[in-house]
Amino acid sequence: MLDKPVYVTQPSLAPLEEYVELLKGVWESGILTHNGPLVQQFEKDLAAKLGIQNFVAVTNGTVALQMAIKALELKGEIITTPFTWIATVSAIKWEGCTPVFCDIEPDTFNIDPTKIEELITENTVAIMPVHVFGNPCDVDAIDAIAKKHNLKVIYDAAHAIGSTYKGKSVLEFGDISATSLHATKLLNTGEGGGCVTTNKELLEKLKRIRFFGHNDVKDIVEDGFNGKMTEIHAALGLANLKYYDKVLADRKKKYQFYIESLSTVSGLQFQKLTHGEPNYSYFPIVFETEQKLLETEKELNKINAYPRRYFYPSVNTYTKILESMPCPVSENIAKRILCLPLYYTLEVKEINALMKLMG
Ligand code: T4K
Repeated sequence: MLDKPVYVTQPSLAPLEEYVELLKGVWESGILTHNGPLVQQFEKDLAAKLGIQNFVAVTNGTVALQMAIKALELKGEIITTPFTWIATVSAIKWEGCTPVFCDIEPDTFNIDPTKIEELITENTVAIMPVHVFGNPCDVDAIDAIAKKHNLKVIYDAAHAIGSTYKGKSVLEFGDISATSLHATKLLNTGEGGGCVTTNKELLEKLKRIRFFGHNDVKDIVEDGFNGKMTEIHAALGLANLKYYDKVLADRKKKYQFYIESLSTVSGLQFQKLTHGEPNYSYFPIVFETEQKLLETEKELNKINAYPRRYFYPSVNTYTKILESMPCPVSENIAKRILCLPLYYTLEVKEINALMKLMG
């Protein structure tokens, strides 16, 4: 029995006193929001850490996706994956577009590029792939299809801060990439997110959209809303960023420890990490049957461990809010996949207890 609950993740948090130190400046200035000095510092420092040109910090990852759709003025069908968190689809629908599901690859769990073109219609305006669990998509294949059919690409990179493709941050691919800084992510600001683009015009447009469509002289020149990040959240991001390299290295070490420990266990499938370097932010395993998954989950709960079924069920099955579009590969994987606990403060003795049970 584990002496404390072991959940699928826990936020990586800097020492409180370091966070409080950053908040002192906020209390002295009284500037809590409106693109304040800490938000600007966080954007600059995070972009430098990831080796990207810019980072537009926003309220959360879902808002980042909505802002990307808005900035590209998309109206029509957006081809996306059914193997994701509901937010990917919520953003598409909230911006008045129609999600069209393209099934996934059974090994990477990412959108299957060989199945995209058959879904393109005269109403298709964009592709929104997800780098599932921080595992980069086949960016070249997706971008080639987009160019051929004159479609925009928005990557849902909610899991992918720290992931690289061809040696550079995966966030700089597509017309815009949107990411999340939620408490459950590798780097967090509690709630938070960001948009990344190498297109200067889009960059300025995203900044205006984030702030009610204001331009620099506070004239309203854009259909905007309130997508701002506060100084309180940016301070947490700055404090946590100091430990980013440690957290990333720790994730990779624990991920590989899981692989070594479970590679002798029959009937388990691991995520195929093909394109680029992932950030090891989640540790998914696929069981031969849903029954086997449920039995294992029950045994793990008995020792106070709480893995999560990401992503179950496959989003295309949410027919209360979506038109039914069968995606057999995604539905099959969704039934048999379980994400084991993986976070900075997870102890080796806790992993060993899980491995002992699963061995
Ligand atoms: N696109 C994709 C592909 C995404 O996965 C997500 C979010 C988004 C877009 C949207 O990004 P945001 O708008 O959320 O920034 C969590 C998160 O709420 C969600 O951000 C995330 N994906 C999704 C995969 O997971 P839940 O319902 O699973 O979270 P919850 O509360 O069950 O937390 C999981 C575990 O984390 C808990 O067992 C304990 C721990 N935890 C959680 C929170 C909130 C903590 O220790 N502290 C905390 O504050 O959704």
